[in-house]
Amino acid sequence: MIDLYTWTTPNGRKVSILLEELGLEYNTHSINITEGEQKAEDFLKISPNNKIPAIVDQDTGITLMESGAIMLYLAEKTGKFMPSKTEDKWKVTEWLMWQMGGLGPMLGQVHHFTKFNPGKAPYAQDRFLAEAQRLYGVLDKQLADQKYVVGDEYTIADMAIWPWISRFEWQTVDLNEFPNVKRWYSEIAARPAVQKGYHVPKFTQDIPTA
Ligand SMILES: N[C@@H](CCC(=O)N[C@@H](CS)C(=O)NCC(=O)O)C(=O)O
Repeated sequence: MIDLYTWTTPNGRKVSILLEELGLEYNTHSINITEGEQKAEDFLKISPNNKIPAIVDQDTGITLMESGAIMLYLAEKTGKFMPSKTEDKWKVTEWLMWQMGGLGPMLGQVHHFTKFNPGKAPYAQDRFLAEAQRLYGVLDKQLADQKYVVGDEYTIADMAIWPWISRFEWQTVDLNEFPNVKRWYSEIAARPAVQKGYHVPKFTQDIPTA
């Protein structure tokens, strides 16, 4: 049994979507980051960086923070959503790192400067919007001649990237300008596990349609 500590954000949804795809049993603990619950002493023991998501695997006693590490752990534990072929496995790792080090942090800045504080820091707003456009372009090219981010297999790389793209409206991105991303996004949005995992720990809105 897995204990999942999460909130309704892209990083949280990555893990709940993966748990749903895996069909693993899990208990959800809601950590309301808008109320500062991520700063509680008890949560700090599980997530030393005070951020969601985090898990405790009751089968092994392992606790983990950092969504990318959690996804790698669950993929290894179950032998699913990570290709066995060496090259493909490293390509999935590469795109997972691209999400963790680039797409997520950059789009997170877009949310702050464009969605929540528009007009307050024009330089930052322009910089992160331009970077968002560039990253969408990189993803669009990657998806031009293959079904998923790495070949024709749906993997943890897709599950890591998708929840960030699901905030395309916050990022003022027109998905029609990125037709391969649009096709990939809509296809993944239709998966029953994604539809379930998106609404963990609670319903906020329907999955945006492209
Ligand atoms: N690199 C971390 C980032 C986690 C993260 O930024 N979590 C946000 C929500 S998406 C959070 O907990 N924010 C609360 C805070 O910063 O106080 C991961 O991928 O798990």
